[in-house]
Amino acid sequence: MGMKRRDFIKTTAIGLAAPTTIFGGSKLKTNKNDPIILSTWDHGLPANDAGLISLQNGGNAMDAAEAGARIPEGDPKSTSVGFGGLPDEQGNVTLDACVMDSTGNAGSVAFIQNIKHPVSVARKVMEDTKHVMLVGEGARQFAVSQGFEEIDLLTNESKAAWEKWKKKRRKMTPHETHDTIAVLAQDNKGDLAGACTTSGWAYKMHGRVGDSPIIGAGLFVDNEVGCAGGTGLGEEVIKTAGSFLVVELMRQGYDPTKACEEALNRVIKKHNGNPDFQIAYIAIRKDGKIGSACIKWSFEYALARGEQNKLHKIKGLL
Ligand code: SD4
Repeated sequence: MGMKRRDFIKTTAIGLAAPTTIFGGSKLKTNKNDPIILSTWDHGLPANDAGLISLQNGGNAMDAAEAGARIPEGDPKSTSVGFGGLPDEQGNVTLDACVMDSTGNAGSVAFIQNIKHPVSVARKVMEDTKHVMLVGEGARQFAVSQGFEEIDLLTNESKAAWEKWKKKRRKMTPHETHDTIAVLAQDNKGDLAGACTTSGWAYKMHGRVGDSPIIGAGLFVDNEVGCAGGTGLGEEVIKTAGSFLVVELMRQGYDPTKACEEALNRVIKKHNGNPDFQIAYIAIRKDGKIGSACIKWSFEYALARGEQNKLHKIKGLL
């Protein structure tokens, strides 16, 4: 039963071998080239544009990531983020978001209602409170105290979709209504930051919180090594500390795509090699190399580097 001590040493040794072979154990070089913005799904394109404008106006990586994440949050057509996001099973739109900056500081809101831009509330939590995470009614009250406007996040379209769903209460999986946005940014100083925001799993249980506001799950930034963000079945991302794992694997010397793949392999293994859900990761390493991987089907990420902002499609590991 369990892992024998010898196997454990073998695994550990492989884990430790990577940094010396790939980076010679030295600190990663900082990207001295164009800034990078990397976002999940196709709404990453307009998000990246907003991030680039923020950088052009003198913003840093955190400003760019936040500016990017605000785009789908404010777009009623984006049905899994912010305003217009699909509600929980009771018809409440409850939002999750977090940010993490180059100093390792982090802020998060979960299960927040009636506020259009949870990512900006998360940033306020990070910058203006002693805390990392505020949830539910407390998060809403904090947002209002900071001047955030209260609005009804349920649009006619999302209400109609929920009412239709309610008739049969079909079991949903997050990949059916995907499009959580994680935005990773590296500014021209080479500093890294990230933001992640979502309305989560459509028609979820009231009170359910996913990976997106959990630091280390939906997002992680370590300015020495790299940053990573995730989308897909949040429960499984949380259980494997997904984004933290991707960054730690990059620290051990894994290439960004290989790090994303290895983090997904942990999930795949736990589901007997054949999970019936999607998870995708994106990552930027400190030297400017980017990576991505997804479990199955396909996944799109938007990459802006210099003047170019393009959508890239990748195939699943399975
Ligand atoms: C969640 N990770 O709440 C989010 C959902 C998602 O693509 O990413 N869907 O579990």
